[in-house]
Amino acid sequence: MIDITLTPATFDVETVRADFPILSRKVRGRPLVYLDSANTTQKPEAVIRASDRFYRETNANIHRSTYRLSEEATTAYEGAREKVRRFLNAASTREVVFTRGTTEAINLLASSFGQAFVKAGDEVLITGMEHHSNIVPWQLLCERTGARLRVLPIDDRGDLVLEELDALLTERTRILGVVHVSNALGTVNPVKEIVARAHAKGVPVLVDAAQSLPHLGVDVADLGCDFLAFSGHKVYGPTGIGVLWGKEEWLEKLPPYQGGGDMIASVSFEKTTYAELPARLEAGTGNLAGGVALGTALDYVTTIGLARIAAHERALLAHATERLSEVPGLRIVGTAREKAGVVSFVLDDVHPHDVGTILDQEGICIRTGHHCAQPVMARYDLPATARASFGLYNTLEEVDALVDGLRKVREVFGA
Ligand code: C6P
Repeated sequence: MIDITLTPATFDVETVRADFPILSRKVRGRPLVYLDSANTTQKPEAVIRASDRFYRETNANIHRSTYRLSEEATTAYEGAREKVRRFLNAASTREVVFTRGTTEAINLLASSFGQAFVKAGDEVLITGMEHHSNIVPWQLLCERTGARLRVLPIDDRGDLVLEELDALLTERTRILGVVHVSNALGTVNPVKEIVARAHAKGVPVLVDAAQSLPHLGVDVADLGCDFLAFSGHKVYGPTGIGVLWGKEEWLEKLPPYQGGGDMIASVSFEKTTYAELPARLEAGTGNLAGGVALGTALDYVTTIGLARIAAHERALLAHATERLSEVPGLRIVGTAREKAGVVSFVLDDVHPHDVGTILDQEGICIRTGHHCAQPVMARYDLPATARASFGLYNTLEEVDALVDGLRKVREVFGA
């Protein structure tokens, strides 16, 4: 049963906003202006209700029991897996592995893929604009195995230096990890082209879709990638649930990540055999209500329409880029050829944390800091930036409120 409260023919942001209970609250006596959706998105009523209803009406452990309630819980959770499959345009639900989020998905892959395919002298290629969760798991793997981490650089605007890609894809490269949309710069990377070039050298590709899937959508068949990771909480779903998608022929070759319940076929002290995919890669009880509510979140986004969402967020980005450029002393960090709804900036020599603190007095939420992408900050010789990021519920007026808030920041600092 899907609880969709909205089926608009056209995109009406006020109708969308009415679906998000939190957006009607005040912060510090002012209307909440939430510009931190790259960090986590707010949740629509339908998602909140799906989680609530699971616990009220369906809660039981899945796959393990013969009674009716457990069957219903299993059907709901596996139904959510099918929704993920459809959303990604994947071939089979066997390819959809539930995890806690993008971070766990990449750790799973680095661990299992690494165990099967990476040894001393091999290379793992990533890019200079990865989030820490697509750096550190590979670094750990390299430390364990004696493999080498190599990095495709970024240019001054925030585009990948693709001219260097072919040279970095060597006969030693075992896998390439690339972020689809940078959380720190907003860059949309040409993932399809990157995948084609990696495949030409026989290298499989992991796409970190944490920031792209909620805003642009992803089609794994079209992208041609081998693995893809995303987080439920960035696509208007709950925290603690995410997905590693992988082509079945690859997942079949991966050893289990963790051992425990539900991932086995048989266990004895002499020998354990493993369950079929995807259970083999999902040890223990997962986030059942989270999975079900993630399915509802994907329904919600699909009902509104990814094309409409992307168009709305493009308009927000264009407006923000124009209006922020008018603020004296403000410099946007990340001016790539193609961007999604993220604007990083620095303002005079005011520390970004001070910018964030003063904006908070106005009820405006932005993220400040290194955005878990310290190598990106290092690339531009910055300790931190301020970052506004957009979701489907943001308005042009909220962008204007940000600009007014930034003028206040300048006043406070005597500019
Ligand atoms: N970025 C941000 O404010 P988790 O924490 O597992 O849900 O997602 C990790 C992650 C992986 N890749 C990218 C591109 C991301 O942006 C993130 C999370 C948040 O930018 C929190 S650091």
